[in-house]
Amino acid sequence: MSESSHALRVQAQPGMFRCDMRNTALVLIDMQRDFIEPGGFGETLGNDASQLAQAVEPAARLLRWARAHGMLVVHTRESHAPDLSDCPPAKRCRGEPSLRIGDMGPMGRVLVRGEPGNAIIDALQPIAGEVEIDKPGKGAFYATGLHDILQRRAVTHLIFGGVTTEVCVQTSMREANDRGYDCLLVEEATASYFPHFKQATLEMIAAQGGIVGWTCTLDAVLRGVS
Ligand code: TIU
Repeated sequence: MSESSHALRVQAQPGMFRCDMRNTALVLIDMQRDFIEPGGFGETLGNDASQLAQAVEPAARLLRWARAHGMLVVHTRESHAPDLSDCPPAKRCRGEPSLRIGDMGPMGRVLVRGEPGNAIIDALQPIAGEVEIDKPGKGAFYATGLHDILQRRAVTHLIFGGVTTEVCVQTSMREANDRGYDCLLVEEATASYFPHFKQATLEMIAAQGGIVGWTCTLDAVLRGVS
């Protein structure tokens, strides 16, 4: 393949996002049953889980596109060890959820690794060769080996989708930005329980000349290969 066949140019905010797909990874944040299906962690916090369904098909299209271009794909799950040794009391005891992390719910123990609710949804199942990261925090880089994995593969650019926009997606993008990655968030492939938080997040990422990164539509990515 010629050099240019790996080049991706995406019409984005605040300007053109350029990368080489050989050094770019798609990162899908926490597309797990705990957040997207009824009875999971998201709902225990008082949220309407159905708000996140709109991101599933766009994320699946983005995933098919990344695979078709041979791009590295990373899937994350927010999860805790069964003994909750990686779940600080400040996280478990916060608020008045209907079930706390580690309690038994309709999809097994809430937000615990290996439980049915912790699985990535069927539409976005990882395949062989893709990276799966279990993360105890909101950010994908906190207490995980993600940075080392990306460094070993010479990844410099990250394309993000997943849920929720202003919590785990934005936290992960900020962590990635501080580690030197150029980050692009695909609008339709991310969702929040609060649509106005999603909108505000998209704006704050691209503001100030791309203070956190870039944002774009799904079509802009799919059209971007030169
Ligand atoms: N509550 C909420 O909006 N999100 C999370 O707790 N985790 C993720 O965003 N994955």
